[in-house]
Amino acid sequence: MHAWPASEVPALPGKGADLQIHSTATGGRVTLDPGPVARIYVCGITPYDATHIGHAATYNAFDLVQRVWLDTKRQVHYVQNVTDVDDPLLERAVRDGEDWTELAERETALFREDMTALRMLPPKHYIGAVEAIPRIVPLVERLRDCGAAYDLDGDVYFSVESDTHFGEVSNLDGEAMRLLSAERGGDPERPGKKNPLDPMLWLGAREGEPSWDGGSLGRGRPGWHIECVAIALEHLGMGFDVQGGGSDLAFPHHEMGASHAQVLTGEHPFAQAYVHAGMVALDGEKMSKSKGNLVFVSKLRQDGVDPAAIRLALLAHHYRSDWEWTDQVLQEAVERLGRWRAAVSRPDGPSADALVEEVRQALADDLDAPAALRAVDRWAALQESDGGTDEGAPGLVSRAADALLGVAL
Ligand code: 5CA
Ligand code: ZN
Repeated sequence: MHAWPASEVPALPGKGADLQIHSTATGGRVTLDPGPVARIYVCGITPYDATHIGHAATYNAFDLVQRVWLDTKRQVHYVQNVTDVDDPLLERAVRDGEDWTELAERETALFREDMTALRMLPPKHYIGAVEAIPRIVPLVERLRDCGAAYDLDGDVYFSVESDTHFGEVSNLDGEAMRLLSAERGGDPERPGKKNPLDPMLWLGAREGEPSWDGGSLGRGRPGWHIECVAIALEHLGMGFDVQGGGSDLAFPHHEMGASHAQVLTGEHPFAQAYVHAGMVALDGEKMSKSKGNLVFVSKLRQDGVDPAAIRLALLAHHYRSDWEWTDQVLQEAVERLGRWRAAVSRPDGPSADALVEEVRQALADDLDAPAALRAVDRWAALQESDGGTDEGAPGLVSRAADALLGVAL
């Protein structure tokens, strides 16, 4: 699948600090040491509705990870999937009397446009679940051959007990895992499973649903977790730096994915850090396609909201916090954008060298974007009150906002 065009990332003088980031697996900071090519996998959308602010907030967090790495003069190898066949997508297509492939293509195209408008850097490999099926099938066969997977009435399940590290990503107790499994696509109540938590690897063909040749597995379609594992292992390999997504993916998705990969390769860990963004709410409830309480990025753009203001609204919240989208959040971002643009439009200003370092430090410190915004606010306030004589400063601030925050001034 093609991704979207990359916006240019201006080079800044000097070099950024190494990223320290909170990993759900350790419950604390991890100082990443990626080497010259940093590797990141970020779970992509299930394209049955348009990109909402919650999605955008999560992708914003991982865009910052890449910007910090690029500023340390590393290359970034970024992979993202599109879950272009799954229950919710098929259900929506049936509800709306639409062909499921058309629905997926349309919403994926809109996602690309939104990501481009928000200046999110594109993945190097953007891979759909459907196109990954030929990679997924042999992995499921291998899991079954080594006794880590079993058949149940034409479906194939992964046995969580086959991974000695199972549970180390999300660190939840059994009861919490059961509840979340039921809530998030699992089927803990299904009779015949070895462990209620065991997730589906391959779903045997159902009447009226799309299916593919699964070799010895029979016709069917892939389970959700193995999709991301197949794509990540093919394009990144084991032990990559960051596995990213929203906090609702920690369990079961990232827990199960890590277990699949660890059993398949005999290596540990799947990722050095499991990084999870907080949930954005609207009217007191998590924004979600299934609930329908959504603010779409495309709708805001249509209404004439500057994408840079949307981006600033996202950046004003720490990526790990849960927060609420309101008109006021957007209004404050629009005002901030106005102040910043006025400040960089002057021919000279207060020196900005220290500001660039502050922004770098803030982002390297577990992506503290709100602190980075406050640093730019202080420079803009100084520009407004006292001005300055540094002719390079407004240009440097503008380039830093673009390179480090993805905000075009
Ligand atoms: N296709 C799978 C991942 S393989 C999936 O979860 N798709 S999704 O469309 O439901 O979500 C895409 C990303 O947005 C996920 O990382 C998810 O955690 C995140 N996300 C969904 N809703 C919100 C929200 N309200 N706030 C923040 N992030 C969200
Ligand atoms: Zn995923």
